[in-house]
Amino acid sequence: MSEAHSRDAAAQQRGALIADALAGLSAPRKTLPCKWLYDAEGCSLFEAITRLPEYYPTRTEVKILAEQAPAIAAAVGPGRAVVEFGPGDGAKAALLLGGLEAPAAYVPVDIAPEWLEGAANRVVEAHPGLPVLPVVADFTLPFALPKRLGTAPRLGFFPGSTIGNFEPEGAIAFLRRAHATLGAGSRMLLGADLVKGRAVLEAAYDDAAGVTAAFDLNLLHRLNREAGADFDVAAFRHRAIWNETLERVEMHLVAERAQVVRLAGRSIRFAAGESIHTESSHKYRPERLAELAAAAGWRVAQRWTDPQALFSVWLLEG
Ligand code: AVI
Repeated sequence: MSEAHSRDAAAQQRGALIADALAGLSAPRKTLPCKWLYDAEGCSLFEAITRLPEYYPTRTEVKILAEQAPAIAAAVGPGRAVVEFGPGDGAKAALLLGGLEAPAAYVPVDIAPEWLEGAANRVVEAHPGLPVLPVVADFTLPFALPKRLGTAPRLGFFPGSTIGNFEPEGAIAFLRRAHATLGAGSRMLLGADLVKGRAVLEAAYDDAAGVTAAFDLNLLHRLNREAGADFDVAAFRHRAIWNETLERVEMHLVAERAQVVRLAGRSIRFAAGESIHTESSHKYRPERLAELAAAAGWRVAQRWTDPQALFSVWLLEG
């Protein structure tokens, strides 16, 4: 990307952040889209979250992928091109590819070229000789797969229960679009976190070391840095709440006192105790996830869980 090009992209991104912040913070129930949590600082705090003792999803999913590797490989079949939606550091893909029989290629898809590079390098190092074909794209929108994949059958890979950060309609829309992108006869390996007790869930999203609180509050720092806002970040507190009705953990930033914040020439008023809803992380009962998949045109082929039924990995067929 040229320098002028990346300046344009940064300006566009800043415009979108300001527009989303003004819309979300003017709503009767204040909200900010969770995608803005992931700037460079947010990504490195999220990496730290995945290593926390309270945050069971990452280590549980990795254990399932490692222990069930032969069963997963047998169910997936040989010769598939693996298309990963949002590859993070590429560690889970490297693990998966190590177990599969003769994978045809690895295609990491992400909107941020700098993150793609890290994932691609990790897989190249672990699997020399495997074609690695990164695609810079917002995977929540339609995008084209590299022509070089030819007619190789495809396996979509969407680990981490990132599906849970969509609202249910958004999750169906994503799965339907992924199906269209991957094509007929494709498969999808999907990680999905399971419904469990409140204490475990709330601790996973509000750890004792305060890393998740820092991750959430970084959103206000980001608005100060990039949108010229004047949030007094110390006047907000992170809260994680298990919403039993909607079966999701919600992250909120709660104003500790009444205050007025300036953002892009507008004044935003907060009452004491008023919150900004910054993220939802839906948890699933198996029958609910199967319903979502079916609504998007996928059939459930297999499901693997850990012995405590904390997390699940699904193989879908399209
Ligand atoms: C990225 N996503 C699957 C994480 C989750 O568990 O919903 C994001 C996260 N937010 C706080 N902790 C982790």
